[in-house]
Amino acid sequence: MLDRKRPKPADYFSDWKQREALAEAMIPVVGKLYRERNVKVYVYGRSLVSQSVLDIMKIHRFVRQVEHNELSEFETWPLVEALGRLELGTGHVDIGRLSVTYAAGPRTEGVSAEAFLRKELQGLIGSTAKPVAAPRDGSDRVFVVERAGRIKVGKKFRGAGAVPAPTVFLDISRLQMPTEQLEQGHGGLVNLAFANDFATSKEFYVMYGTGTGQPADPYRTVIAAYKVGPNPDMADPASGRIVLQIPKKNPIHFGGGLCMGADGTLYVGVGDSGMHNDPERLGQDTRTLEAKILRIDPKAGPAGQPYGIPRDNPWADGRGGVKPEIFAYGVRNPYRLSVDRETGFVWFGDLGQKQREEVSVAKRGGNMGWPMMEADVPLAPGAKPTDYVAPVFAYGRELGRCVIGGLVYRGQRCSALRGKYLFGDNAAEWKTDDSKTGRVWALPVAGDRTTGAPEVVADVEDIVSIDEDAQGEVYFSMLATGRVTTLVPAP
Ligand SMILES: [Ca+2]
Repeated sequence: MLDRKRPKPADYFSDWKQREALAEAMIPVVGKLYRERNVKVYVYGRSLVSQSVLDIMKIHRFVRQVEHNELSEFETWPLVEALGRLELGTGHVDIGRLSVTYAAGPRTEGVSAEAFLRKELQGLIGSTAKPVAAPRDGSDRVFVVERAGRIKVGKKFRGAGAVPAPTVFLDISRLQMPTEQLEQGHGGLVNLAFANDFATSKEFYVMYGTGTGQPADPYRTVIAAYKVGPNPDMADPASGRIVLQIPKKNPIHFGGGLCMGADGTLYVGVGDSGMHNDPERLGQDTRTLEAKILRIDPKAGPAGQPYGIPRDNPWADGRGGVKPEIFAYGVRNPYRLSVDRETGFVWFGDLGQKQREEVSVAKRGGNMGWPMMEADVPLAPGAKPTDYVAPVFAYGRELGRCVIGGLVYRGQRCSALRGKYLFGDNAAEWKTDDSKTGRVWALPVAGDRTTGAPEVVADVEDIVSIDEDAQGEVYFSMLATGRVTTLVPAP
């Protein structure tokens, strides 16, 4: 119990001096965690990295004003100190939120700061969990993609008992951009899709955003193919084959959608240049692969080509200079894409710029609107294209500001959600400029249309991905804690 909270000094002056000393002691620990482990320490969404003593104290005071709780350096310091002793993987740690839980909860009575953090940061210790994927090969494994460049393989949680620690399936961290750039929010290993014939071909596909912007190493979105080695739980890094590289003007909006269709074609969602209003109109320019939903045959193409063009692509013959890879155009940053296993519709979430978030079904050859439309709102009077495909569902700041596209639930476990499109918002219930939480909704749909209003499914802090396993059961990944949770029906 002793290390839960440092006792506060009795008088104001020594209270101030001691808090100042604690803030000063945090600086080297926070700096070291950031430099050596790529762990960023926050207090209620405000970063402590590279802050002065006075700023650290101001951040603590800000929390008191906003959250109306008595958080002080006396409470956060024991956890910061313990953090410095743990083996952590890349990620964000909100020491403010954690210290409130630690100081208040009866469950933490008698628990040391280190033991408390070990439990709370399970996912972060040696890992930053991101999208989940599972092959339909009967092996019943789940794979977790980490942005820094690793994929881990693990066993599913069966409702009871301990789950063995996941092991490294593929490590391509050396192909990713430097960690300082990753930390700024874009790029890195973002997705994984297994070939439909994975059981025999052993092939899978990864998507990452990389590059330093130097002429020899331009920013680019990469789709690469890898194969599993003799051990089914280990991919062969030497089997790597670049399938498709898309040059990006800026190191943002690399996209994040990668999904196999039932016919073995691969759908890829790629973002625009990230500039305000997409000034080059990349969304509407069908001679570029940026700001598009692409569809390719990822098996080697004709005459040594690394991929093929499906014959039924809308511009498969490339007439008029249109890129034959394009399936639909006019997207901003399609973050998470899924193919409904029952209907074949290609669902995605498209991040809004300032006003509206959207959930859409990509139409073959369809104009999804950007940058003439931000979801369902024209960016300028009369900008609405005549051939524009409207979103299935669009929402404004009343629900959130960072859509995370999900999937139509086809699992068995939660019958009330069957056939509904699950999607999230990473910044729903926005609190302050930096402090956020997240939420998941279920949208009733029939085919590619909505039949009702979205229903709240769960609050999922800092949600970053919604994925399914071979049985169609769903997984939520959280950015801040690096955790992955699954959905179980209410008792
Ligand atoms: Ca749109």
